[in-house]
Amino acid sequence: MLVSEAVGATLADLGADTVFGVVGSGNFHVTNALVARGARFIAARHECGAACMADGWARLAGRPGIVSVHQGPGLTNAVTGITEAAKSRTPMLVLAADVAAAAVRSNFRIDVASIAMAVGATPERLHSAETAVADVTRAYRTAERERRTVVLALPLDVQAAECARPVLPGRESGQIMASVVGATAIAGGAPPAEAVGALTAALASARRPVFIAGRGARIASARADLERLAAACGALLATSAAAKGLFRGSPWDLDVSGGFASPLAAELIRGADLVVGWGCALNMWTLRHGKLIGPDATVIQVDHEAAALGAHRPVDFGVLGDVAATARAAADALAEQVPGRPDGGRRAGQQGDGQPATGYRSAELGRRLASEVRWRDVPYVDDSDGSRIDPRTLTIALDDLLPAERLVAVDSGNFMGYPSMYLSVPDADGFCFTQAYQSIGLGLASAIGSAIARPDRLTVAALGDGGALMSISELETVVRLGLPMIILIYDDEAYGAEVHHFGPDGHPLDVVRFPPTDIAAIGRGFGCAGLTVRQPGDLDPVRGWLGGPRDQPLVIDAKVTSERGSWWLEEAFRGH
Ligand SMILES: Cc1ncc(C[n+]2csc(CCOP(=O)(O)OP(=O)(O)O)c2C)c(N)n1
Ligand SMILES: [Mg+2]
Repeated sequence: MLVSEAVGATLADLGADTVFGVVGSGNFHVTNALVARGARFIAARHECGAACMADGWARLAGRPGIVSVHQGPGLTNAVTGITEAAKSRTPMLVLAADVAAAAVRSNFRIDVASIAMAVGATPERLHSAETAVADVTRAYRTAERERRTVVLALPLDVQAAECARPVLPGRESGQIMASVVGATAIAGGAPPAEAVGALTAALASARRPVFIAGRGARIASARADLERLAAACGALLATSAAAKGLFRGSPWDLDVSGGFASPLAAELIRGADLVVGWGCALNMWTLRHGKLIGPDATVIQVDHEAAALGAHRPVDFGVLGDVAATARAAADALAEQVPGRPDGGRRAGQQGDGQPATGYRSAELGRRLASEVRWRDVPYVDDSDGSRIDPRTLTIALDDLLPAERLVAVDSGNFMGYPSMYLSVPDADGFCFTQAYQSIGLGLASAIGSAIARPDRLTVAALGDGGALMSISELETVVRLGLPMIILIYDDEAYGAEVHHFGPDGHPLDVVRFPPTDIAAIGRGFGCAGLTVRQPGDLDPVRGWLGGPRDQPLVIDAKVTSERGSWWLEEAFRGH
């Protein structure tokens, strides 16, 4: 058997059933080996698209995304998407064809390992025919177990060599494999009693606690455990943008903390006397450069990785442990505390003065949250003028039109607060936020990967005109796959983020402005349905599209008003 076939067969055995890529001679055989073993191959039109599709897919499928690229330019084209995945700790394996070690004069020669390392990915390599199966198994397991983006170099001479048919260790025995897989979860257990005690004491004495859950809480499926603990101490619930939707439906949900937060959410987080980050980096975006933390607030961080604790800001203390297990242990400890105990423990839900208390959860606040915490309930002056629609008006109208079972994937730019905060999502799997590298142009492809992972949901790719035109070739992929997607473009005919960054200081803006582009016509050219929206009534055909077979993707070119930067962008500039 050739090594290229053995690599495909091994990956298929490990569970790789969906592969994204652009095929050239160097990755042709390995890709076909995967297909021969039953994997679905999704051809992207650009390698960056392939990487972003695999990234979006992995975030929703919860398994390593697989990317297959040609040697040299195939990999360099994919680098921006690989960087986003690496910074997001997306489990992903890039099968990167490479020239033979001896081909020192090859046009395609690049230093694959250096490229991987330079962007925070983990370099791996097929070292020889003899070690190929072990090499690819190690690379896949690193991606899976350590949540790393791994770039596996596949030298052409090694791929073309003969090797023995692969036998995965433990493959014959489901039991062995199950225990190996289970070990990953067991490793992240509850922290020592001392740490749980300190956390519990802080929760028991807090009057206005707020939890901010991040990607780590989402990955740990910690919603129920965090809600139980929050109920026991009267905490309000917020998330980072990456975990948006985690607490959807809770009456104590503040939605996203940080620049995206609504005025009421920001007020309440700022008013907290205790903030606990759960699997959350507590970075400048989530805390508005620290301005969401009150001067006297205690900050605690719970994470299963030691390196995450205190990485972005000082914390009063960090707790090293699995997020869900820690929340369970703290809730159990709180439940055990009864009034009058010699150790001074107080029952959760009671303040030190003996008054019954609900932490932050008063009936009055409950009423305010129900009517004020969503951005769409915040009054605003509608900028629409008949030829351009206010992005808030546009997004609220779509929020009303679209089915609740939706998945929103957002590109980067000034516009991005509108779909992120005015389109509600049913849960954390309803949101794909590829902003770890702050690159524009990744949203369409990550939406495609998300849509493939969650065909039960209506996927909305929310893009700026700049990011859309940067990645427009993947519209062909959407059409070819027949994905029932809406591609919603906030079209201000500009790199709006730059316009609003530099405009107020009087700088010339011609370099970041563009003439009008008929993106709906471009969409139709690719085979999508295309709609231009200048006022709310122009959205009427969306109703018909939703009621139809949805077999033709819908491109909405919304010509949006752009007099001012969005609220979160103004806030971000102030922060700098
Ligand atoms: C790949 C890349 N190039 C350039 C930038 C700098 N940049 C940040 S936002 C932005 C404008 C994006 O324009 P658009 O997609 O139309 O969204 P808008 O800001 O207009 O809402 C640019 C160029 C970037 N973040 N990433
Ligand atoms: Mg724009």
